[in-house]
Amino acid sequence: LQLETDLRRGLERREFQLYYQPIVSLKTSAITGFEALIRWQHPQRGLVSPAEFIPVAEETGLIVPIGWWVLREACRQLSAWKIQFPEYQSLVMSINLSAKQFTQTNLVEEITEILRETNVPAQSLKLEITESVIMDNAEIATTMLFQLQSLGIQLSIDDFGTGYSSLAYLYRFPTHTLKIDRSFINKIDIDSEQFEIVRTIVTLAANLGMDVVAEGVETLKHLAQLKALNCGSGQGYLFSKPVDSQMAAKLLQE
Ligand code: G
Ligand code: G
Ligand code: MN
Ligand code: NA
Repeated sequence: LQLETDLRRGLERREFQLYYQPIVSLKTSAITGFEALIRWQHPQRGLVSPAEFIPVAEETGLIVPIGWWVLREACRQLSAWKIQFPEYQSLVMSINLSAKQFTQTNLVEEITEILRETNVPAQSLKLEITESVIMDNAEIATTMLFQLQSLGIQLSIDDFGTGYSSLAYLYRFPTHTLKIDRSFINKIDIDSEQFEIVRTIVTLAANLGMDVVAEGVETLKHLAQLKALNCGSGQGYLFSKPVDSQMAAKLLQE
């Protein structure tokens, strides 16, 4: 309950901040986008992890206003970077959407308004949702995902491979990118079963014309295996941990 009060106040007092983690092309090593990840600087408790407060925000419904703030702030930042770095016109911003947000009936209108306000083309926005969010809301998901797609917004399946779901949604719903959960990457260089699972996901994505991002790329050995499998993109501590906007701009400059 205290956390709920604090979350509400935190939103008013602008205690939230976005960090950004680069998503890198494994072919060219270039940064092709960022995943926005929320951080909370609590006045007494210091930095509170989203793993701790996102579940509370979900339960209390506060994830809705927090989520709108995340979308607006991430789009505002992307727009600023495109002006600052004209060579990065195709930079894409990925944003996590939780179940509560995904089932907001005004999601499409609100996103349309945010894109207009921040002057971000729909093609530059990617929404990350987990398999379970789609499967638990299959009916809403169908309408919503097709509406988002018709705007030109891209959709990523986050933590792919960890949910209880049917592969049928891959052809029933318009999805552009599979993000392979980091639990499949962490031993890819020493565990042949992990290697085979990742190989299969990369092939599945290619056969369906989808992009693929390996999450949790931490070592050069991980990278070498992923390149051998022709995995398109990667994200992880090897490239950069999530960083604040100033540090992210430095990464773009390099
Ligand atoms: O950044 P970190 O690894 O600490 O994030 C922990 C969890 O919080 C991850 O599962 C991530 O998806 C989630 N998360 C981070 N930022 C956001 C956000 O803006 N919205 C939602 N819904 N989840 C987020
Ligand atoms: O659930 P989601 O994939 O949205 O969450 C991303 C989370 O993964 C963030 O909390 C981020 O800090 C974390 N993360 C990003 N890169 C790595 C990595 O290379 N290794 C590990 N262990 N965690 C990572
Ligand atoms: Mn994510
Ligand atoms: Na993930």
